[in-house]
Amino acid sequence: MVAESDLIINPDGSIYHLNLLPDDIAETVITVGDPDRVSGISKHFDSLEFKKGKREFITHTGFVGKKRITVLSTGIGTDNIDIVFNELDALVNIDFKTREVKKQLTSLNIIRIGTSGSVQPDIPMGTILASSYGLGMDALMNYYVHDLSSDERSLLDDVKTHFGHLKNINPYLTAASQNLLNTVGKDMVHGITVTAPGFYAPQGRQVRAKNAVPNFIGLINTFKSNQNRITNLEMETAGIYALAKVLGHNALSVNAILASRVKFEFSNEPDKIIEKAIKLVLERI
Ligand code: R1P
Repeated sequence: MVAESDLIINPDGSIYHLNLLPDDIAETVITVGDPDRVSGISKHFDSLEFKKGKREFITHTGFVGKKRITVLSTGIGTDNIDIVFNELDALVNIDFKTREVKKQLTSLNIIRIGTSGSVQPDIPMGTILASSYGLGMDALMNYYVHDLSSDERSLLDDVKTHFGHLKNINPYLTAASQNLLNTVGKDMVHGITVTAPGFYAPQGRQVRAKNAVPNFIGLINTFKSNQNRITNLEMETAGIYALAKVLGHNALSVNAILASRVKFEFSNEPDKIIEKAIKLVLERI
C-alpha cells in the first residue's frame, strides 16, 4: 500500500499536482513545456471533453476522430517531469481507493512536442527531429534504479569516455520507444538529444556569468559512437525517456528546432515550426 504522504490525493479524488482524476487521461498523452501550447494542440481536436489545470500543469482531453488524446503541459525541466510522470503513472496504475498497485498495468503512449536548439551545422532551424535517445546531464536519475539495455549501456560507456573530465556530471541515457520512433517519428531527423539542467551555461550559453565548461557545444557535437551523434539540446527528453522506461510506458520526444547553436541563430517564425511539429504528430498518432 502506498502511504498517504507518498502519493497525495486531493479531497476531490484528484492527484496532488496535476489535479486530474483517473478517468481524465487518455492512453495517448502529448506533453508540452509551455502551458499556452496546450490550446495550440487541442484546437485541432474534433471534440474537447474538458479542460483542467493547476500551477503550470494544464490538461485538455478530447478526440481526434475516434482517438482519445490528452494534452498536458509540464512546465520546464526534469524536476517537473518527475512530478508529471509519477502522477500520470499513478492515475492509471494505482487504485486510488485501496492505494495498491493494480494487477493489470497500463502502458501509456507519451509524446513530447517541444522546442529545441540544433548543435549540428547540417540540422537547420525548421527541422522536426525525433530523439532516438535522451542523454541526461541533470541529476534526476541519480534517485531512481534505472536498468539499461546492452545497447544503451555501450552507448553510455562511450558518452562517459567523451565527457569523463566533467567530474560532477553523472550522465544517464535511455532509448526512445522503437515503435513510436518508427511510426510517429518516421521520416523525421533522428539523433541523441541532450537534456540540460538549465537554459544558459548548462546549454553552453554565455551571457554575463562565466561558464565553467568551455566550448560546451563543441564538446557535445563532436561525440560519435557508431552511427549515433548528438543533434540537439533541450530540458525534458532524457527524464521523460528514463521515467517512461522505469514505469513501463512508451515515450517519444519530437523537437521543433527553433535555434541553431552552431550558427548563433534563432528563428523569426518559431510558431510556424511548432505548428508543423504539432500537425505531423497529430496526423500520425
Ligand atoms: C526552454 O525555453 C524550454 O523550451 C524547451 C526546453 O526543453 C525548455 O522546456 O521546450 P518547451 O518549448 O517544450 O518548453
